[in-house]
Amino acid sequence: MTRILVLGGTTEASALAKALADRGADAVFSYAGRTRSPVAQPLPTRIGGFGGVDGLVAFLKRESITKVVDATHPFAAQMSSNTVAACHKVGVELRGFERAPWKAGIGDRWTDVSDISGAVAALPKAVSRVFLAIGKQNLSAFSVAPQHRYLLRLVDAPTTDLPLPNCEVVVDRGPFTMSSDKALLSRHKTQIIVSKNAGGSGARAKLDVARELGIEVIMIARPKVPSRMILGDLDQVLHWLGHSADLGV
Ligand code: 3Y8
Ligand code: NAP
Repeated sequence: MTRILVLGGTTEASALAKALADRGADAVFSYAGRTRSPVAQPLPTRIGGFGGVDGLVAFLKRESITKVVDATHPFAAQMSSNTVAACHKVGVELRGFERAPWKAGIGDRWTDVSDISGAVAALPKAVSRVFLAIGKQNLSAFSVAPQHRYLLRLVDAPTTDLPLPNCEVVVDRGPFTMSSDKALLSRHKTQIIVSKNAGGSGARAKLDVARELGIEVIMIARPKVPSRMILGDLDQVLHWLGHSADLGV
């Protein structure tokens, strides 16, 4: 009997949740609880951390989970690392469900950096109009460069002061579109975009607009996570979980 844990928070995780629900699979979906009102999923959903590796081990045992799909964001390195350790301890099968990194194409003006501090260092000294398309958790790193005119895009309206004196906040959750991102970047007169190499389609629009408008992009490489087998598309994941006839029986 296959009982599945889906670690979510991405477009891919939501697509998998729908496919599993349509097939009547015995599965549970998991959010960290980072946002105030996450998109509802068509699977039983738990919200909040597990309590480190030991907490996840206890959850896997208590819930008799037999397969885990880590469909978290490529920058959710701690969750992915904990999942590798916990699945190994309990002897539960694990696959990562992850989109490929974006690659610069013709006309792109990308500067590749290895992490957030590399992105800060790559900014010019001269006052620039910078779209920090990296959410909320890493904003304080940019407080060493307060001179810029920042544009921030957050999932939830901030409840505390932001660490940047000159910043404009847009509250929006993706997936984003070319037309809305083009309007946003044109209005802000963005000169530089700082982006994580998330991959996938949900946050891609800003990069296509950057190419069209000749905007520079500082692209942050993905953090390292312990190796696990990665599946790149939904069909592969569903196949690994057993075709529809095996699900839910
Ligand atoms: C809580 C669940 C779906 C999933 C949608 C994807 C696409 C839209 C693009 C920009 C970049 C950013 C951010 C982003 C994207 C998808 C996907 C994706 C980037 C939600 C969600 C949760 C989160 C957490 C949130 C982080 C933040 C990062 C915003 C829901 C909407 C910037 C990543 O306020 C905070 O603390 C936000 C934290 C982690 C990164 C950060 O450091 O701030 N995602 N995003 C998940 C949980 O609790 O487990 O609220 O509905 C999910 C999505 N965000 O179902 O369609 O697949 O990537 N998310 C980045 O790429 O840099 C926005 O603005 O251009
Ligand atoms: P992270 O730094 O890798 O994880 C920090 C802790 O958050 C984990 O150790 C775990 O707590 C908890 N956690 C993370 N994801 C969880 C999940 N899906 N279910 C239950 N607990 C979870 O994680 P993050 O980068 O903050 O990402 C948090 C969530 O936002 C994930 O769902 C991720 O897919 C989504 N997201 C992140 C980004 C990003 O840029 N980082 C972008 C888009 C979406 P315990 O140790 O207590 O178990």
